[in-house]
Amino acid sequence: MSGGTCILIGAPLDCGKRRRGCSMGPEAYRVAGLAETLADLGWRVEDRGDVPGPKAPPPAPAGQVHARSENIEWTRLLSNAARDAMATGFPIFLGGDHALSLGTVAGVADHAAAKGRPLFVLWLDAHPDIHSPATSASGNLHGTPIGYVTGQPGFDGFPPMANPVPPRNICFIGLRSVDGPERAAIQSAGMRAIDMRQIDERGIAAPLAEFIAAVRAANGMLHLSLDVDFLDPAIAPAVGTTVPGGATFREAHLAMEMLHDSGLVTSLDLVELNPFLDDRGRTAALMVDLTASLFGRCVFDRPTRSHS
Ligand code: 6HN
Ligand code: MN
Ligand code: MN
Ligand code: MN
Repeated sequence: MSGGTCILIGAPLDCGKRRRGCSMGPEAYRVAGLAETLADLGWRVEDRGDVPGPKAPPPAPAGQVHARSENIEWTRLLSNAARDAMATGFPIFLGGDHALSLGTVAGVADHAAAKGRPLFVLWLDAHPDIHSPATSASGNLHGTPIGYVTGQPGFDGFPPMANPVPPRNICFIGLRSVDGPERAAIQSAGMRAIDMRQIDERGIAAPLAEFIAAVRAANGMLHLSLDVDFLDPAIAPAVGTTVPGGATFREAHLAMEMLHDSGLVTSLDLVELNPFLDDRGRTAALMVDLTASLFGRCVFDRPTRSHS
């Protein structure tokens, strides 16, 4: 994974939850120098601008699903954008909140199916986001993308998931806020779920290496969804759903470096950055630096595939 074409796609979706600000995410990544950083690493960069989707409506009453129709429209738009971009390069979706992944993963899954390859998803997040609109207590659809892409029922009005991702092809790393119905769904499907305690005990490298090995053994494509709240709030304050005890600076970079070495990642979501909550741009800058590690920035070159 080096020297190809990265396609930047702004996804200023801000309707997957009630607290606004993620609509400013794509511009923050541009200001933080994402395109220039990738170009310096030898990538050709094509910025397709922002997908023009619907704006976030006023908050729905508590207990109701917020902005269902806007999210349906975004899912359509982004799955099309993802399918198009996968045909020509490595798409990087600049969020936008995590509801954008209903669309991006759906489009990427269609591409993988057309290539006859299994799709794997790595979800770096404090939360598993595996609700359906029926199980979500908040009614916030950014808590539902894994439910949708695995083909769970309850997504009335959304485009049917043509190529659902098998739950066993999904790996969560960084979990520390899991709702009751989410825990039940993860356990009944036997999903790979690495919580912060496991990272404390084993480090991040061992469980990640196991997942990378599984993707390689299946000749899979790998979609990475990176939620700002995967990171510890002390280093990444610009997110509406901070949870203490997140990944450290080095844990996060090591994950990106190992994923780079694997050569398996074929698409990326950068989600939940809320620049309104940032501290002099440092969360945006950290997300750009992590992306740089994923795209090959390192101190010394290592032989490819050294980790599995
Ligand atoms: N995210 N489980 C909570 C909910 O509202 O369903 C939090 C969701 C967080 C969403 O991290 O993208
Ligand atoms: Mn998330
Ligand atoms: Mn999260
Ligand atoms: Mn919840």
